[in-house]
Amino acid sequence: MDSSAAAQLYGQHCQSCHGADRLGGMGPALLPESLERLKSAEISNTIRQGRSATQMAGFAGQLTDEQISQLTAYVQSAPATPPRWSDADMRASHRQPVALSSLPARPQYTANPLNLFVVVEAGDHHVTVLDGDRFRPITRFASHYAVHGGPKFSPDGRFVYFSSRDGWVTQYDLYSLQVVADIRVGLNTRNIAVSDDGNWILAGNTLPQTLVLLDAHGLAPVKTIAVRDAAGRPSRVSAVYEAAPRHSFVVALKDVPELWEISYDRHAAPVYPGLVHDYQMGEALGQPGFLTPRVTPLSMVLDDFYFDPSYQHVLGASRSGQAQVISLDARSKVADLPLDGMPHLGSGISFERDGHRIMATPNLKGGQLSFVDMDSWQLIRQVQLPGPGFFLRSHENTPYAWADSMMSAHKDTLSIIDKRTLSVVRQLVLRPGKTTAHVEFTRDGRYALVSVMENPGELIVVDAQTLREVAALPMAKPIGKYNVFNKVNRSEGTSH
Ligand code: DHE
Repeated sequence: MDSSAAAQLYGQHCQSCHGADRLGGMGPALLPESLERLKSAEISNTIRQGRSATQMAGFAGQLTDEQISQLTAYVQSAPATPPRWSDADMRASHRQPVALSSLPARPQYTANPLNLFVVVEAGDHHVTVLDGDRFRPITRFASHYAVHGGPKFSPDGRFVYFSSRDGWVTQYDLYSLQVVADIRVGLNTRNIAVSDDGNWILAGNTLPQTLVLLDAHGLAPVKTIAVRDAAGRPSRVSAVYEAAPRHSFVVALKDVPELWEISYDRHAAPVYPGLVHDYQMGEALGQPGFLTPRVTPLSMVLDDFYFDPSYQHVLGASRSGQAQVISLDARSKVADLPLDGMPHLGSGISFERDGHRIMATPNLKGGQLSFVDMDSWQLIRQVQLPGPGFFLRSHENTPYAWADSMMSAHKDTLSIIDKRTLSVVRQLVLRPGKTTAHVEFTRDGRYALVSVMENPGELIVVDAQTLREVAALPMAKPIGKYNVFNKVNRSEGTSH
């Protein structure tokens, strides 16, 4: 069967839900960028069997094995006409079903709104809002397909913002428990950041290669910035971060060796020529630095970052495992970091030890935890875990940090590390054989909430001192959970 026959099959069976141009509709986008995390066999299986608890039906009875593999190859290949997502498309997608002025002044439930957990369930693309005192769900609602990364909160913790891999950004009111605004900022999005004044959302896209600035109060689009280097080469965005003490966003780029900082301080110093690309000049010259990217050239692409508490220094890692410290004020490298393998700085945490601030980061290749002194930028200890993992978590009120080994044969094992001795004091297997990862603490640090990332999976509540299980809630592959208080107060043990 040739590709036009596959296109015909697509038109007949898939287009009504996934869109004529494969950009998505009721179902997710079916573009190579959207599907790159899935193996061909997984895509074929989904076409064959459908996806439970979704509208995606199985086609085993209607399509032959050969037709299913042709369709699989078709959706994994780039469309003949490159997909486009213009500002007009974005504006047309904007929905604001509820007026912000009509929202209630207080939460419509009795739970403490600052000790809520927002749990992203990837198994059936839902979100649960959980009472963090009683460990009971308050509500559960359908999200967009493949919400990824950390939802971000308004500074008062009232609103939570989600981004999906398919480019949707959603504003949800945690008082009245409803979606208040929604917009598709791109076809493939990495993540979002919320400004510390609560006024702006910055979204970083890989398709198209843009940054999109939104008004945080209702998600109206404000500005789209094409991501290109001085020579005009486009770059995908790797991640956007919020540097609260600097009142700026920091942008990591995937394809060009540059680091961008975008100030949302209306009194920001002007961005001088040389720190801004020609194509941004028109907007920048003679203007204050407000909302204009300032460029730091790098010696290599660094696309995974961690910040010191003042946000003056950025620790950056390349995909080949090299790591550096960049000064955001000097706009240059100030140190090399002795971290080999593949440090996953984005999952790092920091804590005080003997009068020094220590940063700890997992390593995706070797499965170690590396501890770096943030005063001297020296590696002070490496601790071997049973295997590589993704996440590392702690809290100010616990002496322990929790690491997983989810990318190894020991995917069920959590390692408990004493932050005072920098050694593993206990290994915890809550559900033998099941992928167990991603920990978030209650606001007081008393309990750790742990994901069993399976479908069906569980959210397990563990006493952070005795390490005993105290509750378990059934969930559909809960990939991440986020405590409102810890997030808005920037707990040193969690992601921001
Ligand atoms: Fe993530 C956060 C990138 C695969 C679960 N992940 C992030 C962030 C980035 C990122 C840049 C930070 C977002 C933020 O805080 O706003 N993730 C990537 C990748 O590049 C990678 C390796 C490949 C990809 O396809 O994008 C990847 N991530 C995964 C997964 O396979 C995970 C385990 C499950 C999934 O997506 O279905 C996964 N990523 C997560 C989670 C967070 C995250 C749970 C939020 C961590 C937090 O606590 O803040």
